[in-house]
Amino acid sequence: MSAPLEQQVEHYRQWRDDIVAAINAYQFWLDSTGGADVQLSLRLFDLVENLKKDRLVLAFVAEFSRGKTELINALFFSDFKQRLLPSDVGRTTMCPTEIYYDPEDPPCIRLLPIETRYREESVATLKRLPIEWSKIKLNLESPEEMLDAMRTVAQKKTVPMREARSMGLWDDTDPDLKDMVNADGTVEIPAWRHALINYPHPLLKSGLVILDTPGLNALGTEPELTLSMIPNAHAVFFLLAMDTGVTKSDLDVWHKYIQKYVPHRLAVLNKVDILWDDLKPWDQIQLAVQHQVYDTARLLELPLGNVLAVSAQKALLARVRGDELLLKKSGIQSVEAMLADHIIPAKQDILRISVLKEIGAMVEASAKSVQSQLASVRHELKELMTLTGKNRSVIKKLLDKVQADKMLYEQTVKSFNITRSVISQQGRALMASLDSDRVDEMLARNRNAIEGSWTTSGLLRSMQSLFGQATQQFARIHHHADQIKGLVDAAYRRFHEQHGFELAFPPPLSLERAKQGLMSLAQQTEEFCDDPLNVMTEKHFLIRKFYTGLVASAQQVFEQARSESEAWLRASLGPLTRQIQDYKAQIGQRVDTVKQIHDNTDTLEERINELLKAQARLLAQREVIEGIRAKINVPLATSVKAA
Ligand SMILES: Nc1nc2c(ncn2[C@@H]2O[C@H](COP(=O)(O)OP(=O)(O)OP(=O)(O)O)[C@@H](O)[C@H]2O)c(=O)[nH]1
Ligand SMILES: [Mg+2]
Repeated sequence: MSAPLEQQVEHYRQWRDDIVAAINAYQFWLDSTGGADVQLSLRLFDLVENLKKDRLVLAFVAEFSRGKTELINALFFSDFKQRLLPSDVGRTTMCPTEIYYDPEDPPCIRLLPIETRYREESVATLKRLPIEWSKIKLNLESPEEMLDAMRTVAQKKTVPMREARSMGLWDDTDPDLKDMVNADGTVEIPAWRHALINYPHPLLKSGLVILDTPGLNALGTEPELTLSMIPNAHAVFFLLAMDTGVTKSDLDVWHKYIQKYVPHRLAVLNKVDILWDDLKPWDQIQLAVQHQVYDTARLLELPLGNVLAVSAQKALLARVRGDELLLKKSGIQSVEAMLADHIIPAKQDILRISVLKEIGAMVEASAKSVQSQLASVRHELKELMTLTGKNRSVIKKLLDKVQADKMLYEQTVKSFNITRSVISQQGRALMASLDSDRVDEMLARNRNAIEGSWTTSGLLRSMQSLFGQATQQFARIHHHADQIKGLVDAAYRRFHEQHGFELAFPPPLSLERAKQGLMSLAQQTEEFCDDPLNVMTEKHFLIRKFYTGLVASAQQVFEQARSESEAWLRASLGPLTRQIQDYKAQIGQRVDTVKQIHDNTDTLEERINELLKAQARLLAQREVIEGIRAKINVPLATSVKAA
């Protein structure tokens, strides 16, 4: 592993810890100024917990034997001085394998038996049921035991074809599979459906998760992998082999599962060492490599810079032997540079923006609140300074004015309270349409409709109906949100005109991300249903599995819409409510002060001193808030390469 990559991942972790510290400081500030209620504290707590759990997922996807696992070994596990994950000719990795680090659990491998495919539950659901998984403890002290344990991800088992078929692992129409039937009619299938490896490696400790996938067909047979695990990865490395170039089946995998569905895509043209020939000049070899890189970029419609030629095998060997020259020659450093310079910074910015979305408005409201308290203290100070040496009648005039201001304010607040109850009603209606029970009900209705017609046309109909219902739901939400925004805008205008409030109109609600997620699901369903193999064979089992994956992904989309709407609602009304409360306290205080001075002019100096102290305190508070703002508002300097 190169030092810059390690540094960048560490820098990323450090930055995440800093944000967590900034949020904790903010929470402390809120507590000390009495600005935090229970709900708010809980939200900040959740945010910090989610940040701590944040992961950067890198998926390795390709046809079989392109060298995915070898590249993972070279990139992340060369310190082990061996080939940690099994990589071999033919099909090797038999099930999707996630490698990560969870300090709560001892190092181990968890394996989900393939027979769980008979059941309805998704892998995501089964992940919450530890009892369903076989667990192998990892003995980090013994390389032999480690290798033995790692070999389990390549385990297969022999079963009668009937069993393979009923688990959706056998396709009678696939000519490639025919040769794989044993004389006694049995076939080999993967022993496990999914593997989780908890391994204490520095990069994994910093929040990196690696997803190794099996090549060949397996992608299509576990819809969850293609519907959610791969699209949710932060970056996908798509592997090709120098000797085969971009084959038709490579292109199939690329178009079907990656091209449109993943934000960061990199093609790795592996096995360049095949072209190394001592009898040929190095320049000529490089030219041939460049040629292949160029062709790959063209066929995959990728920028040239996103196709990297490497030799995973030589890179691993070079690292194990400490051979710097071979390491350079292997090209692996270009992959690491891409990770360090582009992929990690891009992920960092995504996280920063999500924190900004969650608490940005709240921090802004706090900043405004401090600012307006400061303005009010300064205003009062000025007012009181002019009273020094004045007689009671002047003070009486001021008292009348302040009392009139207070009354006018109370009237404005009274009429706003009516608006507020309308806003709350609209807000409740908005959230109710995304209530998890309502969503589950909608999905259950949808399931009833498809039940009994597990065909591609049944699936398509059900997806279309789900899509239609969700679109209607989103339109209703936007309608409520527009009404709420109209009311809040009007209230702001009124408080601004009558009481000098700073205008801070809420942005319109945007459910773009949820809509995009839904559209991508619809597109994937259409492609699944258009696939002649799925139509011809009407593999009910596969359709059922696809549907389960679809429902799980739809639930995630609704969950996202719910949390975005919730954050929007809070950000829309929160700052105004806070300003109203602050102003109420300030004006009440002003009336009391002027009254006191009116009754006893000696208190004037005392009050001026109090105000000077309050001013100093508020200036210090402003500094704390500015520190937090700087952390969450400033984008990272490194540019992001889009693929
Ligand atoms: N010459 C050469 N062979 C390589 C290179 N990388 C991988 N291989 C070989 O290619 C074969 C397949 O490698 P794997 O890492 O198992 O490939 P995979 O993509 O993980 O394959 P599956 O797990 O079956 O999907 C192994 O025999 C590797 O030793 C390379 O850079 N050069
Ligand atoms: Mg593999």
